[in-house]
Amino acid sequence: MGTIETWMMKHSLLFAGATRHPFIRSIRDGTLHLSAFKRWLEQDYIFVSAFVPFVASVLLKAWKESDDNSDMEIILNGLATLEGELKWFKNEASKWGISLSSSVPLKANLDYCSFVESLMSSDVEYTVAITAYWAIEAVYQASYSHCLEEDSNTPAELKEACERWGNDVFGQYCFSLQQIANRCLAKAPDDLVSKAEVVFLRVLKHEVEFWNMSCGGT
Ligand code: HMH
Repeated sequence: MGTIETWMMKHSLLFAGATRHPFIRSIRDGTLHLSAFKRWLEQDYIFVSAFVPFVASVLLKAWKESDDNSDMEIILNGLATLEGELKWFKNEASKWGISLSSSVPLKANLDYCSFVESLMSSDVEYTVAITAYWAIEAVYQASYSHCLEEDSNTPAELKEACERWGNDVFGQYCFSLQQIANRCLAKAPDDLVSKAEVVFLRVLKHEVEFWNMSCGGT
């Protein structure tokens, strides 16, 4: 069992808090207010705009620090996917009548974007950065795939969003990030493993606050 699997058992309640949040549960049971979905959409476009340079920074670290050439290809693939994702946000926003150019980030989003930006620093080790990358993607994958399960009642107009992150190919992608992170963590000294664990937990906290914000809370 890898470090990530150990953490997932140790912090299963916190992981569930981020992936079974009322925002996700209400998409799944068809009771989400569309205003909340629109707020999420508008805010997540801003988040993804900051996430792109973060993934680029992970790519740079893989090139400098990784002992496995295939890491770079996997990360590059993720980075390339984000181009389509930004386009998807723009297209989805126009369907919902939202103007992305005039949107401003709310507090929880600003906090999450600053956290992500802090991880772009060259002082942050590849092991920590790849763990954060995995965690950020894994929360969305686990959350949105939950909305696509057989017994879900997800409204048709939200299915496309759920499929972006809930599809099996993305699930496989997250698993490949998990394997990279596990390999790095297996070789890392204890203090670095602890640092990565703290970053994992901070991602979970930011994700919960991001859902809260989307629901209309703070
Ligand atoms: C807030 N977390 C947030 N937005 C996203 N788009 C992802 C994770 C996954 O890409």
